[in-house]
Formats: sequence, C-alpha cells, structure tokens
Amino acid sequence: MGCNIGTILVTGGCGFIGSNFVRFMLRKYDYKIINVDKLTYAGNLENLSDISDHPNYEFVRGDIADKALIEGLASKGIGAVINFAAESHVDRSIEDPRVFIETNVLGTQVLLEAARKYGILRFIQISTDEVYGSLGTRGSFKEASPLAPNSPYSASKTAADLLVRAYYKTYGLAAIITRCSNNYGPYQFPEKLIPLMISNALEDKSLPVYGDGMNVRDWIYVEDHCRAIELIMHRGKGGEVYNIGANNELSNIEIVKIILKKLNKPESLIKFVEDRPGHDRRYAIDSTKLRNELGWDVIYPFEKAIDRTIRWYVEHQDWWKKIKSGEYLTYYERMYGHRL
Ligand code: NAD
Ligand code: TDX
Repeated sequence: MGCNIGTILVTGGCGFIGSNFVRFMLRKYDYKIINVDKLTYAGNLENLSDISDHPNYEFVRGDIADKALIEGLASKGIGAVINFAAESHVDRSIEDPRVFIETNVLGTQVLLEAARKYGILRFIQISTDEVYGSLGTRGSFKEASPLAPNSPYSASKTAADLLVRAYYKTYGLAAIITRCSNNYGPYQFPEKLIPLMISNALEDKSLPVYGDGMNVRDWIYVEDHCRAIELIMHRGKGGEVYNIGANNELSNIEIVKIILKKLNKPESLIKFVEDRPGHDRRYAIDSTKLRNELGWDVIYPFEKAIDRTIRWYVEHQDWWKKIKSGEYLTYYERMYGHRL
C-alpha cells in the first residue's frame, strides 16, 4: 500500500506512542518520515536509537508551535501530518496548565494552518477518550458523545479537537480526529500508571494508588493503536472522528495487583494515597465505527500484551533507570513526597 503519501510529518515521534508508530511504519512501508519533536522531558532520542540511521527517517528538533519551522517543513511536499506531539500527563496539567495550552492548542493550530496553506491532504489529530469526560458504571463513549473534559490536559485536547473540526468545516481541510483509550507498551514514560508501577515494584518501592483504586481505564496495547492510525491514515474519511479501544476495562487496583503477581512482589507494596483532583472515574470506548467501517480489530489480547510489556521493562531497566534518576526525580518528589 502506498496511497501517494510519500512523506509523513510525524510530530512528537520521540515520545511513547509516536516512537512506536515511527518504528512500526518504517518497518512496513517505504514512506519517508520526518519527525519533529521538541524533546521535552517526555521526548527521548533513545526511543528511536535503533532506527535513527534509517535512510527514510529524518529527525528535526523543534516546537510544533514554531510557525516558521512548521511552515518550512510543510512546504517541502508533505503527504500527511500525524500529530502526536502534546503535553500528555494529567497530573502535570493540574500543577501547571499553561504549557498544555501552548503545545496542545496553539501547536495544533500552527500545524493545521500549515496543512491548509500547503494543501496537505491528510491530517490526523491524535486525540484521546478523555475529551468525553467521565462515565458512571454503565455505557461507553461514542464518537457523538458530548465533549466534557475535566482536567486542564483533557480541556486542551478538546480545544484542539474543536480547532480541527473548524478547519474541516471552514476551510475544507480533510482532517481526521482519533480518540484512543489508555495505551500501554514499551517506551512509555514512567510517570504513567503501568510503567510507574512496574518500575517501582522492581525497585521494591511503594506503589501509589490514587483514592480507592476503583477508577476504571480501558487499556489498549500501543501497537494495536498504531495499526488503527495506519488504517485511518490510508482509508479514513476527512472530517470524521474515530474512537479506538480494545474493550478491556480494568480498575487501577486490578492492574496493580496483576503487575505485582507477575513480578512476584508482595501486595504490601501498595499504598493508597490522596486522590487526583477531578479524577475521572471511568473511561470505556466504543470503537464499533472503526471496526465496522475500516475493519480494524485488536491483535494483542491483554494477557499476552501485559506479559510482553512487563518483560520489556524488566529487560530495559537502564532505559527507565536513567529517566528516573534524572530531572524526573524532582517531579516524583514534588508529586508523591507528601503523599507517600
Ligand atoms: P508522550 O508524553 O510520551 O510524548 C509526547 C511527545 O511530544 C514527546 O516526545 C515530547 O517531546 C513531544 N512534544 C511535547 N511538546 C512538543 C512541542 N511543543 N513540539 C514538538 N514536540 C513536542 O505522549 P504519548 O503518551 O506518546 O501521547 C502521544 C499522543 O497521544 C498525545 O497527543 C496524547 O494526548 C495522545 N494519547 C495518549 C494516550 C496514552 O495512553 N498515552 C491515549 C490516547 C491519546
Ligand atoms: O501514581 C499514579 N497512581 C494512580 O492511581 C498514577 C500516575 C496514576 N494513577 C491512576 C490515575 C488514573 O486513574 O491510574 C490511572 C491512569 O493514570 P495515568 O497513567 O496518569 O493515565 P490517565 O490519567 O488515564 O491518562 C492517560 O490516558 C489518556 C494518558 O496519560 C493520556 O495522555 C491519555 O490521553
């Protein structure tokens, strides 16, 4: 498959999902990929060190909100933009929302404007299920569910989605929004639940579970998410929203106990701590549209993929130890010091 796309501009390709996507696409296609990444605390060149010399890969360090840089890249004949770049951690957005607006909202607008100006035909906005807010015990998010974000992070992602919609309606830019549930897999920054819990358990540190641990997330293996984006880039329809999810709801405490069991560590490591303000209770995503219209399905069942993920963190301790002993240590103290 080729689709005349030629060159793909990936943003945020040094982060968790972006790096998995770049590697996945370079293995499968001949597309040229330009990865523009600011290398914030979450961007790590090591995430792509294995493909950094690939002839079809180019890395540009830069900010998606830098209009001159982005328009310069867009003018080079880009076939598709896939916007992963974002400030992505809810807890950090509660501490300091401003950079979430700068990157997630203004950055997206700069990309949209460049896509419009240079007639880029495919624009994929990697959004999130968090834009729909929180669910009670029943039901699931559909593409038409109301947007009701509860954190500065999800509010910034929602604002970006509305801009994408406006660029489609006003200028006819054939942009598509994807809204995926919680991802897990290799190269996820250890501030997020699964890698934090695996790495803390491996170090025999406390596992900080917010509130009563009964908040529910709908987990998907990162490669299944990448395959959905691949499909949507090739066959998705401009102006549409596609939900992506694996029908795999688990409470946080269930996840934490699974991790401890698989690592043969005691449940006494679990520490219930002060809750996250505005903590969304439950997410569940209905991806019937993507399944029916584009024929997508998951290929990694949770049982298999969580084993694979845990193994990756066990085998790549240098990767996360380097992160956890750097600047992140100060964040960890700030976030958890008074809680643990
Ligand atoms: P991440 O935090 O691991 O990576 C974000 C990347 O964006 C980093 O490499 C960072 O350096 C880069 N970046 C940040 N600001 C930038 C800027 N101004 N200009 C250029 N690059 C910048 O995030 P992730 O978990 O890989 O998430 C990627 C995308 O997927 C985000 O848009 C997020 O909202 C969305 N998403 C994530 C999940 C999840 O579970 N992780 C689920 C659904 C949607
Ligand atoms: O120390 C913790 N203890 C804890 O109980 C952390 C970091 C998290 N949690 C809970 C909060 C959530 O209920 O675990 C759940 C998952 O937390 P995160 O990993 O921070 O993810 P979440 O807030 O659900 O958001 C994620 O999914 C949607 C991503 O970070 C977002 O980028 C994505 O849009």
